Amino acid sequence: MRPDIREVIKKKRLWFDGATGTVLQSKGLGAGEAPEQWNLSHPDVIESLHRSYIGAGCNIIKTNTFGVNPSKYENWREMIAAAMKCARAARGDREDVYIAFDIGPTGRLCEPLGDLPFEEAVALFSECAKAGAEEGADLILIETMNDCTETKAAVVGAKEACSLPVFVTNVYDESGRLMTGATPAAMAAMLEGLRVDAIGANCSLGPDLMLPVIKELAACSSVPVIANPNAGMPDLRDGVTRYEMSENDFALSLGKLAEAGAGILGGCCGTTPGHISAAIAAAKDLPFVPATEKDITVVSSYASSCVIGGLPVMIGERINPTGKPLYRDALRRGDLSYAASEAVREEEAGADVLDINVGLPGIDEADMMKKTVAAVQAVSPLPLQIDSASAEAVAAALRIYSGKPLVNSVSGEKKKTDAVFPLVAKYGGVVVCLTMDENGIPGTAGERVEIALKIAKEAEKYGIRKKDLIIDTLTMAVSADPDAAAVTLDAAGALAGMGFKTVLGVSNVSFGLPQRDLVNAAFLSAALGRGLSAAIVNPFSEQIRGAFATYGLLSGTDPACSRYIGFATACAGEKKSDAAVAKAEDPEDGLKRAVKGGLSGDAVKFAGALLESRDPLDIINGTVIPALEEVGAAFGEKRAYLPQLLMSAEAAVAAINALKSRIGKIETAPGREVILATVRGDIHDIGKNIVKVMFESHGWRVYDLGRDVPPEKVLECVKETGCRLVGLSALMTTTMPAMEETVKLIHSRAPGTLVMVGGAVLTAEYAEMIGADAYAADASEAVAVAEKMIGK
Ligand code: B1M
Repeated sequence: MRPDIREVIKKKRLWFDGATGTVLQSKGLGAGEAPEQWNLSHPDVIESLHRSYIGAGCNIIKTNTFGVNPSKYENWREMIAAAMKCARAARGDREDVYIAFDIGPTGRLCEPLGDLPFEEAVALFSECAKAGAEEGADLILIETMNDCTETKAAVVGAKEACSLPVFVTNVYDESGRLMTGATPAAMAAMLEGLRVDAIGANCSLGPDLMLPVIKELAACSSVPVIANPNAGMPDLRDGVTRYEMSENDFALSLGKLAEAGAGILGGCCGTTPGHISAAIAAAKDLPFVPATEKDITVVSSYASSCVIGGLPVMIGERINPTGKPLYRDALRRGDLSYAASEAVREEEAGADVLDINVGLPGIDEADMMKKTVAAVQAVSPLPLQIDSASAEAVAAALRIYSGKPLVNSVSGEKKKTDAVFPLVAKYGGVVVCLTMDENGIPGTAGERVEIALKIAKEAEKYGIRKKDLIIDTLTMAVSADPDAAAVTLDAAGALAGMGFKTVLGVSNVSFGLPQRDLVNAAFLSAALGRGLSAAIVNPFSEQIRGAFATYGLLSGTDPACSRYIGFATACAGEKKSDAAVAKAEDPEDGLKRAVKGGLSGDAVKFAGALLESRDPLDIINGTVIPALEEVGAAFGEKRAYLPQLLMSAEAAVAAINALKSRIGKIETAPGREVILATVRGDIHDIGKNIVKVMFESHGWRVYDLGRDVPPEKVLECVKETGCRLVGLSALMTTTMPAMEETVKLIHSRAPGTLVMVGGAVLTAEYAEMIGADAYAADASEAVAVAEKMIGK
């Protein structure tokens, strides 16, 4: 009987095998041929590759199933069976070798960044994992994932399909983040919440550049860490990608990864049995570093993590319909832009986590909670607090949430813990525990502490540890009971002393009193003094932000006083809360903020408001495009990530579409026609679409071929329409060669056709170099140049 790998990895270092694809290329796999096809066509080669890795000393072999899934291959099940057969045959009856059923990404991005619905992704991964388990795999390896949401879909799918151990490795870039922005700490938080058995990194960088990622994972992960790097950085030469790290250098670097805390090691692209056996030999005498339980309370989003227990955490309370008629109306209309916009504003005001509450009589809370969480996480990288009394709503949100959220809440009532704890055990989360039970809210601090302990004991039954609980000792109105604040603070203080994390909703303390912010801020300061870890507050209140800032100053947690000075300077410069509101109402700033924040609803609203005083093209050129460019610059400097870029582009397109209808059109004149296309490989079409609007508004007929258009398709259109002017757009250095190819093809195959080019990366010199007939720097110039070209 093979020992349970979950136990083995706690005690000793294990070795994964190395690359499959690059080794198969050296054995004749053709360019463009999928390695997984060889399970059926060359099973002997696949089996022998597994055997060489086992011979090199590996304990875990990965099946040749990285690219197999039902959306890519009709015979996916047959391929999986064949791959598993090769692995089983190679492994034989070795008790110390495990078969990892390998699952790679789908190649599509999950909604809202791409077109793959989350549940469709879960189903794809689930089918694969089920097949792998049925064919005898010992564990599931989900690898090379570069997006947090798709990683979650894969884990949920695998866990719903079988009970095998699940290991996950992600691809981090040189900035130490996933393509869609997640840090190692954020991934560790989510994956541990999902009860994955080992986590780590693979592919992308060589072992040396992977070192900081492994160090970070080892520092925050309670489960073993995996490192499966490439054999160095990929080097593209003569159209072939090479990995040139020697076996020796690779072995030395893997030793460093083992010392940094990776307990499971192996290789990815470019590695061979030789690399792995050299690494195993080199690490033989290095002490094994076991994973240790980390006592960190942490929540996360698709991009970032937030530790609870260091500096006090500010949970923004604004996305809650209580007392907010505008939000109530928006919820009734199913309008998600209110919540999205409020999320961006709360983030700007300094919130660390955002509370999401949609509780309103008469609405489908589960559906609305799911939609609101999706809308907010599309525009804000902050972790969320899912706040609902309905377990159904909590379940719906937890399933699609990309990260490890706060879950608000359970109480000492058995029916509450029975409903919510199983959800948290499945999806992960830090649970807010209210110190009340079937008998109501106790009047003494001691009784509230008792309830907290009872809840913690119940949580243990579900494997939910103390670090994943945060206790709310319940804020009551001092106007109704003069002892209310003291009882709450005493209970919170006592629990903090016992090592619990604590949270309070602050505003209730001042209910019924004038100048509520004064009372709230004083209460918050007192609670922070008792060790409060987090508070649910209004981040737009200057007094509240002041209480956070001054607490840091007075408690010694803001040693250089920088947090306080930052806050005080901002206050001196402007009355922040009032100014924030005023700013949002200025349509120029509002439109910029909306485009930068990815708020399509607001972008359309403010673009419409600006139309009263400005020309639509001026709004596009003077406000929409500069805002988009700011996000582009932040993306280039790694201050923003793909999700922000995408959402921002969507908001810009929404504004442009709204403005487009107001740009007057005139009748199409004969001879004025142009074919427009963004070149092959390039999906940037915002600029090309503006050029189209400009042409149409000047009486031109436009044949719009869209984006990512192959040269042959442009030629075909020239031939079909007889149109003698082509306009090409390209936005990336990597797609400029496709533009040159298109120009050459048109000139050689449709002589007499003129080609004009444009796009941010182009210059007049480059246009001349690739043989284009004309270049235009912007959309207005494009029309002027075209008119000159046709002699009008
Ligand atoms: Co991407 N992107 N993007 N992107 N994106 C850039 C271009 C980038 C510079 C960002 C950066 O790193 N700072 C960078 C390219 C780096 C480079 O090669 N030098 C980049 C990258 C790397 C990428 C991805 C690879 C990111 C990734 O996935 N890791 C990926 C590429 C996918 C692909 O194409 N295969 C990608 C994806 C995306 C989004 C999908 C998120 C989105 C595009 C959405 C869409 O277009 N539907 C997007 C966006 C929005 C941008 C930025 C922020 C803005 C581009 C834009 O629309 N500008 C951009 C950064 C930037 O430019 N600051 C960036 C506004 C637009 C009006 O300007 O297109 O230049 P532009 O058009 C102007 C003029 O150039 C001219 O008129 C227009 C109006 O005045 N013009 C012509 C344009 N075409 C013309 C044709 C003419 C004449 C004039 O004659 C025919």
